[in-house]
Amino acid sequence: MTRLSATSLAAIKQGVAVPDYDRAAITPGIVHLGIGAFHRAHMAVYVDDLLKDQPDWAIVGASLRRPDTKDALQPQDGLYTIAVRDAAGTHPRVIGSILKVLDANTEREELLALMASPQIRIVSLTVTEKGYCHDPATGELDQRHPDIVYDLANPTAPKSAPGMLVEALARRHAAGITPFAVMSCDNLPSNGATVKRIVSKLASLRDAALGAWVADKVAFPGTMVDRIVPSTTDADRATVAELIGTEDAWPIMTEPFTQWVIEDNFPDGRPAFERAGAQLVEDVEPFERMKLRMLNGSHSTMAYLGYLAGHEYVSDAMGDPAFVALIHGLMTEEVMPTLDMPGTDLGAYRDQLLERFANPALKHRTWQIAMDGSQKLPQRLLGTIRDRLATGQSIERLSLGVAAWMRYVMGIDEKGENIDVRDPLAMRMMAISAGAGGDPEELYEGLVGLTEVFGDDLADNEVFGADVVEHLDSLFDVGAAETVREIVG
Ligand code: CS2
Repeated sequence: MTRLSATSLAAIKQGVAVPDYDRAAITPGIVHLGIGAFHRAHMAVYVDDLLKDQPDWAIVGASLRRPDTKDALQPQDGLYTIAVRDAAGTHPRVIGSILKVLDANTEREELLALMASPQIRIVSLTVTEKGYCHDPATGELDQRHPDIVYDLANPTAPKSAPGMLVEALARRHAAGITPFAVMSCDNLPSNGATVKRIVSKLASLRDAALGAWVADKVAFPGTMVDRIVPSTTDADRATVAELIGTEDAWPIMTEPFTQWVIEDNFPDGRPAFERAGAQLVEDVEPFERMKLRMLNGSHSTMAYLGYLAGHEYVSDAMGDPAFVALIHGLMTEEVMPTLDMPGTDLGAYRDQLLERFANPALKHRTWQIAMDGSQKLPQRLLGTIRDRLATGQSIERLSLGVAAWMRYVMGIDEKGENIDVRDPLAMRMMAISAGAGGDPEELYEGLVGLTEVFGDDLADNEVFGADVVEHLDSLFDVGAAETVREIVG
């Protein structure tokens, strides 16, 4: 079968949407760091919608860690398919907004030179939570992070995302070129302000004047991003090939729903994102908080409990009425009262989330969501927990999510099989659980001592400790499925 590419585009099956602009006429305005599946299902699609009228905003992507996206997309001239799935079927569309992909490890100089050139007005990022080299509990740069230590020693050939941003900004500063806007599209709390703090700090460690310029002159618009994007499988590749009539090495499977709320802070201009359906607002934080606590808090809770209960996919967990009741209760009773969203129908938002989680066509692995929990828990569950503890309100379901994470990161499932725990703190967490020897109280004490996750306060909170340990007892005694059943009564 022919491979998808600029030349084979004309031969694609009838009815499949393809770029509605001349790809030879588009030029880059955006560099995107972390060109993974999420970006390709989200921002790249909004940009694809706009290029016909705004051809100078195409994207050059960069992979910071693995060159696999470049390897897949280069022979395809950057083209790839998104396949939107629901119970009614799978709807393919070919996206053309990514002009090319650079591998930051082998093409670092080309990437930095492009980032430093005036045609680039936005550098956006999806490098996941851990890509910011920060302390998740405080949101501050982790100055002992090996990549940060490396970047401070090698500032002109950096490895980390913050290091790349600082070097490119330093070059612009030196050349008198206006800075690009830095737009994080990761699920961090206050992602604009957080990334501003991290990047200005790193810049100031390198040179105080540069740090002051970054803090003063660079815009860091905050965003709330939302679209569920499971990892692509070989079966997905076969489905897409069948649907479009050509072979695509890396199609992206996703859901119909998509949302993007952006703080309108782009001094050097931006594409008319609103014409593609994004909401441009003055303050994005309430939207971020709502999404992180409602969607991602539920997701992580379902991921750990679901995995332990033997559910491979989120939609499988949603097939168990006890899980649905738990997540409904978590959102309604424990999360929604912490949100201040005048003008938003939170009940409708919750119901829509439950429907999205249940999408049977979206094969979203609990294991995928379970990854990097140490980086995710603070903004997904612990912030909500702090707000509720401060006002003396129950954290029964929220603390079950935390207990399930503690049980999961032990690395052994309910059948005694190993769990492939992927997390930057995995080694430390395994050592802690080995030391606890299966004792719930000791496991809790060891893990709550990870201050980069729990801060300095939660370890001393008796209600928190008692609730988590009680759930851990139950997870050890009767397992996750039964614990969920008991809690929903
Ligand atoms: C998920 C998110 O993997 C995860 O941790 O919770 O990727 C989630 O699917 C997205 O944030 C949805 O917008």
